Amino acid sequence: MTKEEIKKELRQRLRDTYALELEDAGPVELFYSLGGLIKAISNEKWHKTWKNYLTEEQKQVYYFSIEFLPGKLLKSNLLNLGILNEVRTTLADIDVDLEELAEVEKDMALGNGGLGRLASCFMDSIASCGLPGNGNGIRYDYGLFKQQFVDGYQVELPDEWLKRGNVWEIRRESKACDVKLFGNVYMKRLANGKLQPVAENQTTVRAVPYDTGMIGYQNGIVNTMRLWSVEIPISEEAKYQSLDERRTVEDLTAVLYPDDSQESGRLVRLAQEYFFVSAGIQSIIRYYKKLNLPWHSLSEKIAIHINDTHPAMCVPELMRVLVDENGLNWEFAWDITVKVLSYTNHTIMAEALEKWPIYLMKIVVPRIYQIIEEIDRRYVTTLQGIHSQDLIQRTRPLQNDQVYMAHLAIIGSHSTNGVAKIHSDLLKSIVLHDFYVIYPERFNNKTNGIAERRWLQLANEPLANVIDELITDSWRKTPQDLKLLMNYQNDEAALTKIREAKLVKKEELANYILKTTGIEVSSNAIFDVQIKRLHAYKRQLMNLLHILKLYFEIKDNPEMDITPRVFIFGAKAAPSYTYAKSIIKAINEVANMVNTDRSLQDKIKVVFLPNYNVSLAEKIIPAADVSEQISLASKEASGTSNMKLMLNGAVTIATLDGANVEIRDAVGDDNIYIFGLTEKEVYDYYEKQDYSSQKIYDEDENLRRILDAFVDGTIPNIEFEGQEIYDALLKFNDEYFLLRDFHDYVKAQEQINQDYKDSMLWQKKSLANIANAGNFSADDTVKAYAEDIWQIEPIFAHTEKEGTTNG
Ligand code: GPU
Repeated sequence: MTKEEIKKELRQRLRDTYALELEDAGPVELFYSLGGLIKAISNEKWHKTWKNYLTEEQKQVYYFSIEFLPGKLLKSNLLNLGILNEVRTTLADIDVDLEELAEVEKDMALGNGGLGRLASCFMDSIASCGLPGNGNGIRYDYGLFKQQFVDGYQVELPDEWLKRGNVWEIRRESKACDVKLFGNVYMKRLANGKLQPVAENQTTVRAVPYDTGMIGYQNGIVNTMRLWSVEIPISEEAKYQSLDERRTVEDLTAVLYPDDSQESGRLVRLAQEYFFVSAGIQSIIRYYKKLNLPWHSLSEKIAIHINDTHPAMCVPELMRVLVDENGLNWEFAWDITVKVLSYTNHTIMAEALEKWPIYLMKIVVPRIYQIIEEIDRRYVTTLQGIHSQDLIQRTRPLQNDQVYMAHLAIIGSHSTNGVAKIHSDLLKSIVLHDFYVIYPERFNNKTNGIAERRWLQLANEPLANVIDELITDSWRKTPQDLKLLMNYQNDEAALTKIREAKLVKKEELANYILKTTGIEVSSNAIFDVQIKRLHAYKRQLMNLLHILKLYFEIKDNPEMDITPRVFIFGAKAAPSYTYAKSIIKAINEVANMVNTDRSLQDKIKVVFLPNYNVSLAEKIIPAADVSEQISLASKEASGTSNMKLMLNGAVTIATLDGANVEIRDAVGDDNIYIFGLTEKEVYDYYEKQDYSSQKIYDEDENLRRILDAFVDGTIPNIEFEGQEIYDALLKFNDEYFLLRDFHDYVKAQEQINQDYKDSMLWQKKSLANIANAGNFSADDTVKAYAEDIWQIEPIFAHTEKEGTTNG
């Protein structure tokens, strides 16, 4: 598109929708008009893509996820359509800053953290690799809460992201499905002797899909992310006499549960899970039936992926649709179901492994529960004589009056994968070992990845431009080409350019920090970043203990030689997670204490930026020097911020946990700071049960002073929270071994303090991280899923070439 064409289109849209001339429009009108223009361009490609899938009858994957976290889409869509530069300069001609328009868009925050963001990186990569794949999820009216700090406490405000409407979505009323919940089901014997389920008193709700185009990177492909919203069916209107009664139905897709790696156990959550599973499965089968193929071909046309256990009811729901609604016999339907489904596990943390009480299942999804009972019964019978009674009992879906959702997902699918090598190995050797004995061929690893388009091309243009200069722009299509940067390891001019690009982003972040918190930070300081959900196992508290250590050292010795450091945090805590909230309060109080103490001479600063989300991540990550990946070994399944930070030249300080292990392997020991217990040592402690945090405390004077600061008034205003933290570390024996790893962590931090002073040494490390981040491209990850698990192929037959590569 030429500049003139873009202007003409915008003019027309502004007139038609707002009765405004281009020159008189504000950012909001311009944003919506530009969004409309983008949609018009992509809709044509969307339609073509869809027609193409249909005529080619290509096998497609449906990625079922209760969370998607796309963030903002304006710039991403422009980049992927190949018109980012044209639009930017056209707007500049009329004195409009594209960045200002982009700020108008609300983050689409229909997820909590890593799991939802991974789903969105996958959507970008699936389209960009030309793979036929679609998302299936929930269109929550309210996304993840907005976080504010009041007196250092987290306060949660509703996220009204739909208030001004969502430009990207298309409501497809004609594709709505009915979903049935509650009621009673009994089996009736038919004349032919067969049993048939009969349902009474069910509640029927309408699932209305809202589709968003997932635009591939300059390849003409547009896939679909389908999010379902609940409505009361017109035929049922009369049943709901009061607003209150209507609300119970409408509540179904009202809010995202704000729990990360923790189950909520609430009835509405169970209903949400069934709602999007049932609507998704029904719409897939409706599509398949249009193809007029025999049932045994279903697995040749359709793959369905279960992203964590939240969509695990795909197993019984697909069985229900095949058996109850389409008359297939159980064995045949089961064979199809297992072939179609696959499952990813994202955690080993027991509290995140979903188990639903049977009584709740019977209430909310009575027919689904019956089918699970039958799956359980047949599972036990089939394995008789092949495996031990004990093993069979331990792996059943039904135990202790609960439905074990992971068991259901593993038994009902042909593939179970973890999200990093160490995590997948732990699944096989410990967490899911019993299943590995039964189904060894089902287990595999797919290390997570990230969409470098968003996390480098869009978020960090200064760095992206330097990389273009050094190695040409082929990395924009092929992230693996970043490896070419390794040729510049000893090139001072190149290293300096990269450092200068970092400085630009640090200055931007420093300005943002000043504007939003009033805290002044210097871009010459080390920007040390920990951004992720607040969880005890992620050990933000250990980071804080280190800050306190430095604080005391500088207080004792004001002339101490230390590279100035800004510790930057971004983290939301689940509203019900009191311990995590206490840590937030403690960090904020320490921040206040440190930042207002003039005697520290700005040697350290602590900044806790509120409302960490995708957009804030895009500001913080490009400015980071140090990436904190310090979870207790074995606990972080993979991590993905670790990959985003390395891609932007941050050097990692890490335990050997999750994907950190593979990052270490990729960059080499010289370009990462590894410390702490290994996963094996952690498990040894569990076995021997001989860990004593009290002992470490008693023997370490410095640590004593740090911990005492939480309860002796040194850190102000944390009477309750300080005691809770102190008790967790001492009285309750420090579940995540912070005190055990602290010493080693401090040593690694001291090394960073030293190394950073030698700017070329540091830049070399930084370069090695950027150069090797191509190993963690989500493009490669989804290609591996496509080949090994989904058996789908890219389609480029009808694509057109467009735009310039750097958009
Ligand atoms: N993860 Br389970 C979440 O973000 N939420 C969850 O409910 C569960 C896992 C994360 C893992 O903690 C993180 O290590 C991983 O990188 C991410 O999923 C994506 O796999």
